[in-house]
Amino acid sequence: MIFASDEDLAVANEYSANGYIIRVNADKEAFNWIQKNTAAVAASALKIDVPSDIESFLNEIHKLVEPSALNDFRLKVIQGLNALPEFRLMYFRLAKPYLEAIVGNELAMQQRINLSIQMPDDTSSLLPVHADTWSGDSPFEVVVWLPLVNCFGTKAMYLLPPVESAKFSDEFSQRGGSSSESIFDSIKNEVKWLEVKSGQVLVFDQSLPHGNRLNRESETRWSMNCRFKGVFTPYGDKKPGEFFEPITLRPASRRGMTYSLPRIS
Ligand SMILES: O=C(O)CCC(=O)C(=O)O
Ligand SMILES: [Fe+2]
Repeated sequence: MIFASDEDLAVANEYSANGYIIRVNADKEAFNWIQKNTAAVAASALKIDVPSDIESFLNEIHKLVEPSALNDFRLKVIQGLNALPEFRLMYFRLAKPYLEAIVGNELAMQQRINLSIQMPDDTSSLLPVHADTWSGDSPFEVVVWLPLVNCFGTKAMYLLPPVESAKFSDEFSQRGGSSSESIFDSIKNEVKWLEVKSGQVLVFDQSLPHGNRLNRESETRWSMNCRFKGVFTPYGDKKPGEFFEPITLRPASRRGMTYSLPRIS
């Protein structure tokens, strides 16, 4: 017997085979809210009115922000967004059915959502090849990655698929080398570049090697990332209460967590 709907099973099988899924946002209203508020916070940081074409504004932000000012600008935008009480709920709604199929329905969510802005030919915000687990994340975590603009070519990120990744781990000491560049060199023909369009969401396995390269497209990349895991699955360095927060605990679990046997005096 299979205890899952056809749709959940399709998502689960695809995730297991490829290490990721790309789907249309599960809640269009939530996506519009995030995209609109990002543009509003960005425009306010630049002290300009919000342009009517939000996606072009974001794609062309390199015309308004110098590379040297990019990190301060990025921090201002993500701090402004994280200060909005609805932000995390909107983010969760985008991916809820996919998270339920891949992770479960009692979830812990990262408290602060991250933002990447990668301007054309900018070397300052690159993420060399890594798996989050290499720096202490739990392998039970998944990343929900949300593009605010179309991400393609070198404007996108790459991921090493599960079979290639297992081989890479086995052969790590022989072929890894000591620099990220030589590690990337050894996998560059096997990685998959993940084209994700505005309006879609990517959920990927952060324990598989991934990263990005110099953005050689003519547009700026805007993407967000946030980790989710089953509340009761093992934690790595990122702990509940500090980094993660339970968001969908069910009453039986709440009961179980506070239950104590009758006292025998
Ligand atoms: O956005 C990227 O290019 C990489 C993101 C990443 O490494 C992550 O979310 O764990
Ligand atoms: Fe990562």
